[in-house]
Formats: sequence, C-alpha cells, structure tokens
Amino acid sequence: MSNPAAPPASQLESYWMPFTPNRQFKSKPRILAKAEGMYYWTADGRKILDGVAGLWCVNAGHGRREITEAVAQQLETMDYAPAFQMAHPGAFELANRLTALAPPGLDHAFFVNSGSEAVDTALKIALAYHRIRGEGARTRLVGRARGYHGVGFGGISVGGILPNRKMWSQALLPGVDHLPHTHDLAKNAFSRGIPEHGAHLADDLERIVTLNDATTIAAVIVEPIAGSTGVLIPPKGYLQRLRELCDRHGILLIFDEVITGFGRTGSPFGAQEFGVTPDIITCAKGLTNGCVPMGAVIVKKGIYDAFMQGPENVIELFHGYTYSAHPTACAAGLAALRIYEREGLLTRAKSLAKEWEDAAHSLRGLPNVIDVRNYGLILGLELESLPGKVGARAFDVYLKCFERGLLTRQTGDILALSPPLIVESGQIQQMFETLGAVLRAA
Ligand code: PXG
Ligand code: PLP
Repeated sequence: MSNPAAPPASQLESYWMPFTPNRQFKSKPRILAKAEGMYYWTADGRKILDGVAGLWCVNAGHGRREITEAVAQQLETMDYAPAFQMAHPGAFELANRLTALAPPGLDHAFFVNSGSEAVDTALKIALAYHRIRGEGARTRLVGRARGYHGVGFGGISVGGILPNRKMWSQALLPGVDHLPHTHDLAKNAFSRGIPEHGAHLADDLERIVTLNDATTIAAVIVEPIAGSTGVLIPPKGYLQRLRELCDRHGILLIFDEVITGFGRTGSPFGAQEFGVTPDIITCAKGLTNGCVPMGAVIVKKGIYDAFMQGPENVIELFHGYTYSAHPTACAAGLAALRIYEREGLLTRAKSLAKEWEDAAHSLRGLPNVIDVRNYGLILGLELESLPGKVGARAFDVYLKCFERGLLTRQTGDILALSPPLIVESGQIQQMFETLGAVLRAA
C-alpha cells in the first residue's frame, strides 16, 4: 500500500493534540503513516521499529489481517446495534472469551470504549455495590501517588499525577486518599524484575483506615505495574499485602490493568502474574490489539450478583455508553484474542523476559543512567534530570531514538519500552543498541 503523505504545514492547526505540546510538535511534526508487524513508516518513508506497541496496545503487532477482515465483515453484516435493551452475538462471545482469560471468579464483563471509561465505570460499580448491600457509608476511594487511571473525573481523582489533576482541583471527587508510591531508587535501583524493598508501603492503607474508619472506604485502585508514570514495578509482597488489608476491612481491590493486561507481564493479566486476585479488573488497549477503541471492567460474580436482586423489570445499573460492546470493537476483540491464544502471545513475554532483562541492564553505567528496571516485556530507563529542566534529557533521547528509527515513550526523565509481544531477538538487540548509542553520544 502506498505511503500516505504528511499534511502540509498549513493544515496542522485545527487538530488540538492530546497530551502533546502542540506548538512544539507543529513546528516539527512527527507523522506516522503506515504500520506493519513490528514497524511504522513515517510519512517521509523512514522505517521505525515500534518499541512501545503504539501506546502499549498493539500487542500482536501491526496490520493483523485477521482483525482487519473480522472488522470489515462485521461492518458489512451489521454496523451498529443499540447497546441498551438490545444486544448482538459478538458481545456475549467476547464477554465469555475475556472472562475465561481472567483469574477464576472474575466472570462478568461490562464493556466501555477506553481505559478512562473502564476506570470511571469500575469506581461507580464499587460505590453502587456497597450501597445496594446496605453499606452506603463506604464512599471513600483510595488511589496511589503517581498512579495513572485515565482522564475522567473519577480517574484523575484517584490518580496521582499532579499536572493531570491541578487544573481541576476544585472538581475532583471528594473523599479520596492516596497511598504512597513505591518508587525508591535509594534501595531498589537497577532491580531485575520485582524490587526487594517496599512491601511495607501497602501498610499505609492501615493509616487511612484508622483515620477514616474502614466502614467509609469503598475501594482501593492500583496498577499492578504503574506504567504511565514511568514503570514502577510492585515490590516483593506489596500487592499481597494490599489484598490482605482490603480483605480484612471489606474494601474492594481494583487492579487497573489497562497496560498490564493481555500478556505484557508474561501472563494474561498482572493479577495472575503476581498471584493476587483483585475484585475488579479494568482493561482496554490490548483488548482489540489497539485496532478499535474498547475497554472492559471485569468483576467477581459476587459483585454482579449483588446487583441482580431488585425487581426484574428494573435496570440494575444506570450506566452505559452508546458504544458499549460496539459490534466492530467486539469483532476486533474476538479476532485479537484468537491471535493471542493461537500464537501464545499472552505468555510469550515470560519466555523473552530474561533476554529482555539482560539486554536492558547492558545500559547500566552509560552516561546519566540512574536506573534500569524491567518486568516481562517492559523497560523503565531513568536518567538524571538536567538541573531545572525535568524531562529535557529524556525528551532529547526520545527524539534521537526516533531519528535513528526507534519509537520509545518518554515521561519526565524516564523512557519506557513495551514492544509488541511478537518481538524477535534481533529487534530486542536493535532497540537496546539504539538506546545505548544515543545515550553514549549524549
Ligand atoms: N489506566 C491505566 C493504568 C492506563 O495506563 C488508562 C487507564 C486510560 O486509558 P485510555 O484508553 O483512556 O487512554 C491508561 C492509559 C504512556 C501512556 O505513555 C499510557 C496510557 C495512555 C497513554 C500513554 O505510558 N495509559
Ligand atoms: N451527550 C449527549 C447529548 C448524549 O445524547 C449522549 C448519549 O446519548 C452522550 C453525551 C453520551 O455519549 P456516549 O454514550 O457515546 O458516551
């Protein structure tokens, strides 16, 4: 297929870009025009190795024909079906397939269109769940510093990234507490896999319980591995501890698996990888291999059942989206899950993890590298910040990698890699060689 041309400079103004410095970008745009397998091509024809699976979502690699065909066929058969009071076959099939991948007991799925919607939906379900069971005083939510839970009002309230919150500080949900984050370079720098130190940070939940009383707390939401904030891997025993404390106090535990879902860690979900079963999982991104926007909230049977109590002709949950379980998204999701299963992609990260780890830690000792951390097919590379210019150094590395044909992701002075799970050894070597060369030249 031909390579679509870049828009001329005069045509860049109308598009208000998300999470992007618009003026800087538009003065020197980076336009991707085509994708196949592990690669993108820029509008000017350069081939770029995709080190981040788009934005942590294209887990089976780009341009999977099976998904394209499933989507095309669905659009021809039926483009849209009303989501309320009506359904189509694909929605049930995808719910069955998806819950079969989830940890035992998480067996009902509510469909949404993004990770942000998944998070807001999960928080609403948690609050309503307690209320219908007569524990309506459980209205408080607990998030974590540096957590990212999308950009809805619920998500930014429990999220812990300051710039995502501060413009809207007057409009955040009331009654939200934050656990401390688990990032501790003094103790855990250059950890391979799970860091040793920090399980005790989960005990801060006891402080929050003591302060507010357990009977006021509805849910705790954390990412098993915090992605967006710069790859924070849970310390040994930390998630287990959170689970114990939530159980002790009747608090729901929500794992936001928008990034850790669909094989990123080496198991279908982080929950299985880390051996901790939450009450609710939120997911999105890899659910459709990034092809069609879709997310899901997967809940334990007991949560669904709690809603199925009142008169049978009354809506149990006053919540849903025009595009919940959109037929096209369901078709893409079913095709993506088939590919993941057939190609063993949901556990492939485990077999590549050692090679990935060794390649990653070859960056140790290069100029300005203050941490290398890894899990599954995830890398976090932290650089010493330039005085007074947080983020400038990593952005420079990001740009230079792009110039040398590697797409990475930058947040603050941290670079992340999270390639499609089809990545081959040679491509892993190429990623770290490129990063190494750029760091050495800095
Ligand atoms: N929760 C988590 C844990 C996420 O990682 C969302 C919710 C929101 O999903 P949507 O689909 O509404 O964007 C996310 C999204 C990055 C990056 O650079 C991460 C995300 C999105 C964009 C960039 O790390 N995560
Ligand atoms: N705003 C208006 C005026 C609407 O009618 C609707 C849905 O019908 C929405 C917002 C919500 O849109 P969605 O269901 O796509 O989230």
